[in-house]
Amino acid sequence: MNNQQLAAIFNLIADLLEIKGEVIYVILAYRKAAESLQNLGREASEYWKEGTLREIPGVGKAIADKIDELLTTGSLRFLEDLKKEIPASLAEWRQISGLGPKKIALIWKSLGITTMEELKQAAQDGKVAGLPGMGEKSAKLILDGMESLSRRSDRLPLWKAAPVVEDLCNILGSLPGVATVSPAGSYRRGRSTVGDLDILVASENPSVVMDAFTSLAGVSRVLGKGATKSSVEFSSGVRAQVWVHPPAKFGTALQYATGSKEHNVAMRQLALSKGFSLSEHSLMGQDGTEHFFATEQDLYAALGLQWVPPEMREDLGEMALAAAGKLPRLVELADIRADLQNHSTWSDGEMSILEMARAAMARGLKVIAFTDHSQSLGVTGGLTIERHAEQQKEIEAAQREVGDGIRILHAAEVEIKADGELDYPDDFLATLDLVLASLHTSLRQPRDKVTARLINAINNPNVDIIGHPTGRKIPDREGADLDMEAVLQAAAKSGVAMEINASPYRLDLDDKYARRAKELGVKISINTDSHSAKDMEAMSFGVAIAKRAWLTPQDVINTWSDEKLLAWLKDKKSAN
Ligand code: DGT
Ligand code: CA
Ligand code: ZN
Repeated sequence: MNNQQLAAIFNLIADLLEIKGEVIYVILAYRKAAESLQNLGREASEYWKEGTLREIPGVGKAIADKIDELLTTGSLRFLEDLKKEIPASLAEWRQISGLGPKKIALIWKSLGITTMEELKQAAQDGKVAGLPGMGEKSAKLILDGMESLSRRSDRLPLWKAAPVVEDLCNILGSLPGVATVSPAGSYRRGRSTVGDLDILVASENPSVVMDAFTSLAGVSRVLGKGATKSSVEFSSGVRAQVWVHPPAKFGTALQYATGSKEHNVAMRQLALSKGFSLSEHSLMGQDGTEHFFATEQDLYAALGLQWVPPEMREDLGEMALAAAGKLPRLVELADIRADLQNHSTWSDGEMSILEMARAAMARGLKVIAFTDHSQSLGVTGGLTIERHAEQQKEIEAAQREVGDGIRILHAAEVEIKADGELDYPDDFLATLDLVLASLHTSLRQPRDKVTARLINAINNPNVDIIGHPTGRKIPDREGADLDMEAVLQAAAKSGVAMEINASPYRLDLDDKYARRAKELGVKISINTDSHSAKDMEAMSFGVAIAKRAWLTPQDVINTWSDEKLLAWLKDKKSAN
């Protein structure tokens, strides 16, 4: 029994105990143990053999005894008894957003139903609405939650995929005989979620790579092992596939393994039209001569194409542009000189203004804006106007400290309240260097209402940027039900920039809306929403989304010179 399986059992116990109405600290203890097991670098069974289970964070005597019983007997008496009291299928209902443990218990006890299908039926035919304290609205919420659950796929969020890719590339890259390693597939194309990971290795000695890869610690299942291609599943559930090709053929193979399938089909068709057949290995002429390519650039050039950035390879018009030599000059990480959403210890950040500014400087940034939360967002320690006056002093002191190394802007992430009003009065907003307005609460309002709320903020001349417009969190929280077309049209009219929030938990706007924003002439701001220095790494994820949206440096205000950015911020205000 591995860590993931143990974690799943403790999460199940926590779910059932919640429905039973157990006290919260008992539930939290199981959740904490599950979380800790999921993130543990070693198998719990190894601790068990050593007799050191209690060294695992979050594992006390009660949990250690249960792990011991599970590893010894393969089952757990406590859980079996609990399941007799609370049907285990109810735990699945916990995944439905809008349905808490109290309501689950109420529905189960009053209607005597235990499965998803029965729940759906009962919500549809009014039985749920008829229960005390429920009503039509609750029933609809449950149906919506079930619908969203069924849409949710098991694709990997980037925050989960990125560290695995990094580890794999490091490990494979240090094997003997390995010349180059590159991520491929949807990960290389910058998608915000990935199905499985694809990694390409250049080596003359594939068996070394295949053996090492399939026997890595953490591999729970080898899905396939071939001479030059293998795939595995890790105990975390992540699946990865590694392909090995000799360095002389690396370009052809990397192009193939990067995809997308649609782009590859278009490539093969183009090759055919020029009398070649294109494969994973080579470009073959009609007389059977094979051409090998060490780099992708050479392959694209052989077909008369500009090299297409991976983020554009979706067969959405890039082939024609590449053939005409007219690919846009996409924004690059190196173009980014400003990060315009950051949090400090003044609200819910972990580092001081000076520490954050220095970290941003070390990354080569020239401008950093502090957008601590506004007063109504109490849980984050949102700032009152009085506290802003104090923060201003600290910003001035930090600015003196860093000199002209980086420009520090005094900004705010101002809450767009449930009624659409902003959380500070206009005369105060007008005094800030930059105003970013965001939704964090009442995200489930009806479409008309939540859209009007955002547009109200967009139309306020003090607002410069709309932060993480939909409010989504990957993978669990869907964004608000916005009429995005109306929102983007309003932004185009008022001149407000829309954010691509680069946090791998958000990536909001996504590429499709960012692309539409560009079509409408809306400016984009890519920001990390950092709460500590390490979060600043996320900028590359945001840039990948921007590249998928075909954005150029002109489209992205974070690439602009100080003069241009400050003039833009000022112009917006003088429209007041
Ligand atoms: P994913 O994993 O669902 O996020 O998406 P991808 O794009 O990574 O696709 P995946 O993992 O199925 O395959 C990796 C690459 O292999 C894909 O991007 C292109 C290439 N490939 C896979 N199947 C085919 C195919 O049937 N035809 C062609 N031309 N290429 C393929
Ligand atoms: Ca893939
Ligand atoms: Zn926010």
